[in-house]
Amino acid sequence: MMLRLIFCSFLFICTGMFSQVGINTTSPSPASILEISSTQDNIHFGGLMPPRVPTIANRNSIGPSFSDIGLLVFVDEVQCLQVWNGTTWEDIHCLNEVNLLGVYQNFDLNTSWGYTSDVPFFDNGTDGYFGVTDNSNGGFSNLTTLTNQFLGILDLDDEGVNGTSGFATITFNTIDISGAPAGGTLSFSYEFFEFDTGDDAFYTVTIDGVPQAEVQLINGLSNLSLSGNVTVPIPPGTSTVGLSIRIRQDGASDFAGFDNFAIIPN
Ligand SMILES: [Ca+2]
Ligand SMILES: [Ca+2]
Ligand SMILES: [Ca+2]
Ligand SMILES: [Ca+2]
Repeated sequence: MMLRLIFCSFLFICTGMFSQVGINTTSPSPASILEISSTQDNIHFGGLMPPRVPTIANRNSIGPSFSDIGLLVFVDEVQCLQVWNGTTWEDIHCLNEVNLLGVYQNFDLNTSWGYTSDVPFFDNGTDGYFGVTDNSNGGFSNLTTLTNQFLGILDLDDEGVNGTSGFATITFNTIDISGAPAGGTLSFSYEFFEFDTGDDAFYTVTIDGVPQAEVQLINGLSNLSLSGNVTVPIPPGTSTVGLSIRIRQDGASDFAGFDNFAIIPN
């Protein structure tokens, strides 16, 4: 009883002993034992964080018994929310796992395919830009084939203020496609405006951990402009698919954009 009172006064607003408990609410649903409200003041909001364990080994050290059916954890190593089914841990959902609808990164509403860049994004206005933008942003209006927001590049070296004079590599998260045994298609679109000597872009698809031959999208030469779509078949039986793009570019009058990245199962 004392413990319960201390517990309640520390964090909780309790309503009645032996009935419902509310966190951030004085009127938990009568149908619940515990209701957690996302807000108390309609200004500050929060979510429910499940217990996170760093690795599979850490998860295994929990050692649940048959009677612990329903125990939940999020495992950082595999990015999966998992439930103990009495015998083994079962995925409820894994991030970076393809489903029948595919994974997408179009920098608009469909952003389930995550990515990172080894060069931090920057915004130096018309003097240099690397990041998500659209063609209302100055000279990016020269890019006409991409849709709404895209990944844009302008003067990637930015005279040393930002960016790099070498290559920036954008790496898309490796996707578990084992749930799509018939394989699928990886695709994306690109557009380059007035690329000169020294402005280049390549991509590499990685199948089951093995990088495939790198493909050059553009070898810049005297204001060369190009746009198009890349479509790469993913063989049946593939377990994982990855994609990286590397690009270098100098000059505030030439532009690059990438958009509509997708892995769609067959
Ligand atoms: Ca887009
Ligand atoms: Ca610049
Ligand atoms: Ca420059
Ligand atoms: Ca250039």
